[in-house]
Amino acid sequence: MSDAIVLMAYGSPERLADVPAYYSDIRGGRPIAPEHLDDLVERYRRLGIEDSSPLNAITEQTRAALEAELGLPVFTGMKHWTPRIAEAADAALAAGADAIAGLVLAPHYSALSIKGYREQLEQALAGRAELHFIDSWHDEPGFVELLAERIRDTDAHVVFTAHSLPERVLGMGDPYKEQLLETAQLVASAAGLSRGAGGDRWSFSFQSESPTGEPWLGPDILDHLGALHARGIDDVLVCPVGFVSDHLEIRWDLDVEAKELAQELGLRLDRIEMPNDDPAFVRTLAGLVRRALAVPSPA
Ligand code: FEC
Repeated sequence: MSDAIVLMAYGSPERLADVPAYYSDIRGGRPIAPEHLDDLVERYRRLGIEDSSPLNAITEQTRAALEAELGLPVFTGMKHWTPRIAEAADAALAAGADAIAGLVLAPHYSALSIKGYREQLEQALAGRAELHFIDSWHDEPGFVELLAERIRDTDAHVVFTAHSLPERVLGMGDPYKEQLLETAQLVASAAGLSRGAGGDRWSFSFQSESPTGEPWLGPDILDHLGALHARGIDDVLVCPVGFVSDHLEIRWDLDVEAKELAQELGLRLDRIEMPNDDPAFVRTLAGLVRRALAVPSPA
């Protein structure tokens, strides 16, 4: 059998002029209020993607590092931008692959997120190769340890975060929220945060909710920071568990929006470095892929 990997990510516009088409892809053709589009363009402008995106570059670095680690071809496929998941599938098939591992750079399963990646890949492959799709890896020990390492020595209150989703997922029996809380619990335990008196060493909040007009899962980090402040907490370390790279949701929602609010409240707010293409993280991804493809690990 000839193996390949399709490494999937959310995708990001390459330049400012791409933002309307990108947003329309996310909305799946549903209408977009002009003020929401203007707001999104402004966020990307302030992140400095006037001519090219540093965000897609991170996915490429991760892809290249994973390919080197595995010694197998890895193709990037974006859910909402190019190269599309279908293009990655075609490239893997053109390279002669008959067994393909599908890995998403997002650890937690939801019918409103990972399922969409899976459907795009299945449709593109149309049975032309064996697909080994990894649905979730929220409790993968290497991932848990990587995050634990980044919060272990802090004295701050740790807030674990992840992208919010419309509240209706709860009624769908979706495992998303449960998996997120499990990751947070595992990382806190591995970092030794659960031990000791007080029980106020960490908490969980959502972030990045969209203006879609329906209720989203909460608490939102901005409200949560206010609540922590009211409880007398003045030093917070944010540990995103639902994302793995520096993208808009990290560099805007946390580094700009949450930071500005923290300043107003008089709270100290830091966040951990994202895994990006950290070698330990890439080794963890490689382990997931080897298990999915039943490829032996190197001695
Ligand atoms: O850096 C970048 O350019 C892209 C950052 C980015 C990531 C990301 C991850 C997730 N999203 C998830 C769910 C939703 C749902 C909607 C939604 C909307 C947006 C918009 C932008 C955006 N998301 Fe995102 N998401 C990123 C960016 N997301 C931009 C649209 C404008 C806005 O909200 O400001 C609502 C769709 C709708 O309108 O119907 C739902 C989930 C993840 C984490 C899993 C994953 O990475 O796939 C879940 C990164």
